[in-house]
Order: sequence, then C-alpha cells, then structure tokens
Amino acid sequence: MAGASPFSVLILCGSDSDAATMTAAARTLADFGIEWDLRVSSAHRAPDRTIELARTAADRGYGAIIAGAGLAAHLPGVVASVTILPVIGVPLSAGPMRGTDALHAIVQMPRGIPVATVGIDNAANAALLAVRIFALADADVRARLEAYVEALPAGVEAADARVQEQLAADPPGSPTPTTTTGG
Ligand code: C2R
Repeated sequence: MAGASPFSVLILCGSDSDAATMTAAARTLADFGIEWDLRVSSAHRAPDRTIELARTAADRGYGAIIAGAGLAAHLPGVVASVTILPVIGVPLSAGPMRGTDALHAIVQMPRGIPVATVGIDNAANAALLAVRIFALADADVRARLEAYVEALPAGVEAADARVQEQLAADPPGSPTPTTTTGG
C-alpha cells in the first residue's frame, strides 16, 4: 500500500482456533496502512519456535507484537520476555471461564516485563493501540488515526438517530388501548 508504515506488526495466536478472532487486528491494521503477519505459535506447545519468532521480530522489521491466547495464556508474557518491542496481549474467550482466565494471566505480569492488555476478544483495540504507538513517529499513520478519531462522534450520532427512529415507530410503555366501559 502507498504510504505504508515502515514498521509492521507481528500478530501471534496460540492456536488456529484463535485465528478468526485475531483477524480483526489484521483488518484494523490494514485500514491504517500498516502491514502485518499473523502466525500461530504456542509458548506451551512450541516454546523454542515461539521464542525464536519473538526474539527475531525486531530485526525483521516489526514495530510491535500483538499476542492473543486463551486459557492459561502465557504466550504474550513469554513473547514480551524475549523482545523489547511493545507487546499487546489479547485475552481470548476459549474455554469454560470465557476469557477471564486469560485476562488475569495476561494482565498480571510481574514488574519489569509489561504486556499492554486489552479487553477479552478485543483484537481490534490491540491493533488500535499499535496504531497509536506507530503514530508517534509516522505522520501518515497519525493523519489516519486523527481522521478515525474525528469520525467516531458521527457514528454515535448515527446510532442515536437509529434508536430515536425505532423508539418513535414503536414506543415502549405506550398505553395499551383500553376498552371504555359503562354508558
Ligand atoms: P486449542 O483450540 O488448540 O486446543 O487451543 C490457545 O490460545 C487457545 O485459545 C485452546 C487455547 O489454548 C491457548 N494456548 C495458549 C498457549 N498456547 C495455546 N494460551 C500459550 O502458549 O499461552
């Protein structure tokens, strides 16, 4: 893409079962002209491979890593321990605890190795955080980010207009027709 950012983002997920959710990060980055690669690698199941991917990421031109995992989600923390790139963790709602297990695992990093953590399944916000980081040094990304933020209120206006229209067409709590008695 013309005007593409000099940095790209490495998106990692712990399993192919995470890939559909994590694709939202890829879509969002593409909207901002930021290139990305999405790779499956598990710190639990393939630690050497995962560490190699993370350790070499900066030299391969990545400016940030987004790591999504569910359950006992060690992937983002392990990745952050072998790179100085900013790492953004996405807790995924795999399993019976619906992502609260992964949220706690990702957000509760010990001092020294931070992982920026977004909401459960919110891969788009992870991408937007990477966009904000890149915008500090990239005027094109910054301009796209400013346009995106400026457009948000219009989306709220449109949502409000839709709700007002629905309420006018079908008002809740309007009195049900009463039958007049007597006479
Ligand atoms: P499977 O569907 O492959 O059994 O994976 C994945 O992110 C996925 O959400 C189930 C879940 O296990 C997670 N997983 C991790 C790690 N590796 C896989 N949390 C890791 O290294 O942290």
